[in-house]
Amino acid sequence: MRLHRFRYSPYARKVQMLLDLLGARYEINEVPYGDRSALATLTGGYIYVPVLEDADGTVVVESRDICERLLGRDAARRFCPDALAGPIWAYADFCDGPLEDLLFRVASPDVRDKWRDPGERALYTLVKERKFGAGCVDAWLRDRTALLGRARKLVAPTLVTLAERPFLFGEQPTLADAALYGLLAMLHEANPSLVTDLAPALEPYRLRVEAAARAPR
Ligand SMILES: N[C@@H](CCC(=O)N[C@@H](CS)C(=O)NCC(=O)O)C(=O)O
Repeated sequence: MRLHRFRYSPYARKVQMLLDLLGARYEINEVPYGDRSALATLTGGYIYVPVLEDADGTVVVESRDICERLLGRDAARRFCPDALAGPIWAYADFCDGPLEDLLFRVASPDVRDKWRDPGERALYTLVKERKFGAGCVDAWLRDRTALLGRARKLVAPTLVTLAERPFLFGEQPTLADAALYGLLAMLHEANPSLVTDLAPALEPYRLRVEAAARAPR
């Protein structure tokens, strides 16, 4: 399998974590931000990440569809057991939706500043500004305290749960943890202190999910 990603993409990092938890063998292709020709050729024109090339050659886009496909395999049942499928998918959708909507704004100024290539930095800014308006990335930096405050409200119940058990649905990680991890990986790639700024307990949690993914199965 091959996973095409940007290192800071929460959707790609969610899929990557699910692959790691599954113990899957795969390669990473770090898509060059400013040259997506190979990706467009592979997908027939889709240039978002993640994209998964499955072992049988099938090309799958959209992280939710990729996760559904991976979870459809027998070995993956424990990451979304039937009895919890509703709440686990709902939590993953909460991460991909309202929580991502705040946290990508928190991460974006640092992600922008990390592009070494001026063309890639400008393209990243253009992509954001065409959707959210001129100066949006600078505005998100100015508004970071407020954005983090709103995100903290959304994660507050999650922290209550994680004070009681290691993972969102118990002793073992599930798809829900992969989704939350994807967001924390985005923050960490942007600026490691952002994870702790959001909530100190989320840094040991982030490391716990990574340790679970490394643990022998
Ligand atoms: N709904 C898609 C969203 C994918 C997405 O928005 N990916 C972002 C990176 S996080 C992307 O590729 N953006 C294109 C760009 O920045 O040019 C999914 O879940 O896979």
